[in-house]
Order: sequence, then structure tokens, then C-alpha cells
Amino acid sequence: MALVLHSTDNNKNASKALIVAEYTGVKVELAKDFQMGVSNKTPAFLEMNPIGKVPVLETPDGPVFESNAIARYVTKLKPNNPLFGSSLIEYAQIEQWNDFSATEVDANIARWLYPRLGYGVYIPPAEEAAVAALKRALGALNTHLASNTYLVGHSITLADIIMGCNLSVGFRMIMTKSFTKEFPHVERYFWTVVNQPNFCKILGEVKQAESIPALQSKKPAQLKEPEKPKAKEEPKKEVKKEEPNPVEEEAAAKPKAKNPLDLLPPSKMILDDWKRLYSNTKTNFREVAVKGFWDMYDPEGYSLWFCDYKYNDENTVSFVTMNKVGGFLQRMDLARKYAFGKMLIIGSEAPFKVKGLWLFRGKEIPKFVMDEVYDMELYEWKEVDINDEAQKERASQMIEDHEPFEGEALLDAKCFK
Ligand SMILES: N[C@@H](CCC(=O)N[C@@H](CS)C(=O)NCC(=O)O)C(=O)O
Repeated sequence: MALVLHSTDNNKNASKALIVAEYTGVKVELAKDFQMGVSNKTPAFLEMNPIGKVPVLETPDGPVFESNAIARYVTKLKPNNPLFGSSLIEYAQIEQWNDFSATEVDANIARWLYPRLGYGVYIPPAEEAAVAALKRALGALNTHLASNTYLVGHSITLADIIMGCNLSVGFRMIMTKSFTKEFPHVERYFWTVVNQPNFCKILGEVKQAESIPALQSKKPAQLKEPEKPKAKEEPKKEVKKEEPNPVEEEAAAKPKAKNPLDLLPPSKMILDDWKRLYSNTKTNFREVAVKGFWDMYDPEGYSLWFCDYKYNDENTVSFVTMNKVGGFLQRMDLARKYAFGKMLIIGSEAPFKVKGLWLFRGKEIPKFVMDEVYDMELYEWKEVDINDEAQKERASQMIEDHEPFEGEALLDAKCFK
């Protein structure tokens, strides 16, 4: 008699047990008419799995939930199943890869993919961390697979079934070729595994994602301040007359200190005029905006700087690099009255280079920017020598997003104004 597996049929977690069943020669069937969001909410389902998630396997001795546990159970239905290897150490290594697969691969694919699909809050630094952790895991897997066809031994084991199913979501949904090409042994392994006849029967044809899913909402989640309790709910404190605190009193009395840049001698260059010219010039950019910039530029009241990202080797994922630069510009918000910047993301393939041009009020990079924007120290800063025509031309090209820039295509150009 067939064991019943409660799940939709395109669920990679359910596929684990179904593929094991194919290798093991046991019958596992999907529950008829299973409807996600309906069937798994019924009291009968919750009795089998109190968290209400799929898959759940009904066995003659009771239900089992958690897809890896189900896959192990189905494997054990056949004594000495080679899917568990042929020795104690192979068994241990299979379980080692199963845990690695769940915690290092599956979890990081989910942390990257689900917020993009709208199942969870999209937070750019969290995505960056998920991609970095996934790359670390795939790097380790790639190293292992450089000299191993399968994860353990010389044939498919449970470890490959669990890893193959977990990777299939990544390959199908978000891990494009430009992402996976860094891990050629993982690529070879994955396509070998999912093209095995027993995998094909369950997974069907697997096609690699051609693009990363667009965000459901363009706006990243803002971390909310915890709500203050309403005034009437506040416990009434006994009001004690306290001695005045001289430091607090002084702070309250003093008007907010002026930014030292406001105390500089006036400049003939009006930053807002330049920003307006930049924004309003739609044609003849070189003749109008770039020329206008040099006509306005006042080296007595402003300084101009090139910046060059110190860790370009790490810019291996295009949108992560763009998010990183976007975050830098957001953090520069505090300098809006005193700065203008252009940031170029350069190259048609990874690793991308990040270079920029910044105009600051004053003859130095403002101290409050250095102190408060942590990104500043991730860049090398070099003052532009405007008497050097080559440097001046380079600055002009940055202002106008000139392409090619230093012989390369631009992936993106961002402006701080
Ligand atoms: N660790 C569990 C994950 C189960 C899981 O997340 N199932 C999802 C579908 S893939 C689900 O049932 N979601 C419904 C819900 O969260 O209510 C396993 O491997 O079985």
C-alpha cells in the first residue's frame, strides 16, 4: 500500500521523499486534491503537524513532518539502502551534508529569495549578508566537488537528493548563470544530479533562472522605532523636584552649533545653481552642464575629490554592488547642503569597479562626513588637480557618465545632489 504524502506536487521539500521513493522502490503518493492554504489548515492536518506546514507523510505508525526526516524514513524502509552509503563513516558524511544543505544552502537561498518574492521584509543589508553566506557555502561545496562526482562515495545518496532539491529552487528562481559560473563544479554536479532519470520523473525539466526576481516593492523596509506607549497608559511617576543638571541645562539653553562650513567666507559658486543646471540639462550635456560646472567651480570655496573603492574584488554581484553604493549615498544625506557626487559602477561583468567624483564645500573633505559616514574609509580619496588637464577630463567624464569610462562599459551611474 502506498504511503500518503500531504503536499502540493511542485514542492521541493516533498520532492525529496518522492525521489527517495523512486530509488528505493517504495510507493509514496501525493494526497489527492491537496490545496495549499486550505488542506493544511484543517484540524486533521494540524493534528499531524501542529505548525501546519507541508510536507507531512502518513505512515502506518503515525505521521512524520519535516521533509528531511520524511526522506530518511522512506530511505530506511529498505534495509541497507545504498542511499545511506555503505559504511558508518559514509552514513555520517551523508548526514553531515544534509545538515550543511539545510543550514548553509537552503536557508541562505530562502533569505535571499523570499523577501524578493514578497514573503518577508526586504532589507538590503540582510540580502547582502544572505548572498555572501550563500557564496561562502557554494564555495565550500565547489571545493569538495572539484574532486568528487557526488557528495559521498561514487553514486547518488540521500545527501545528493536533499542537496539537489534544495539547489533546484535556487537555480530555478534566483541563481542566474552569472551567479553560478563562479562555482563550476557545483554547476556540473547540479546538472548531473537533476538529469538522473529518478530526479527527472519528479522534478521535470529544470531551467536556470535568467534574471533575479524584481522586488515586489522598490522601497526597502525601514526599521521602525518602537512605538511609544500612549501618554494615558504611562504609569504616573511621583514627581520629585530634582536639582537642575547643569550640563543638560546648558545644552538646552544653547542654540544648535552651526556647521563650521556655514562659517566659511562666501563663495562665488552656489551649489544649488550647479545642482539645478545638472538636473535641467537634457541635451548637449558636455557643452552646457560640464562647461557650466567648470565656469562655476570655485577652488577657493570648494574642493573636488576622486574616490576609488578599496575592495573592488568583493563586488561580484551586480545588484549587491549597486545597493552598496545606494546605501552610501543615503548615508551622505547629512551633507546634502555641502556636497555633490557622482558614483560610477564600472564593468560589464564582475568584479565591478566603483569610482566616484565628489565636490565638497571647503578645501578639505568635511570632518563631520569623515566621522559619520562609515563608507568614506572604504574608498581611497585623492584631490583632483584641476591644473592637470587629464584629471580635469576624467572629472568631466564622471559628471557626464561618459561611456566607455576608462575603456569599460558602465553598469550604473548614481548622482548625489
Ligand atoms: N523545514 C520544513 C519546511 C516546511 C515549509 O516551510 N513548508 C512550506 C512550504 S515549502 C509551508 O508549508 N508553508 C506554509 C506555511 O508557512 O503556513 C521542511 O523541510 O519540511
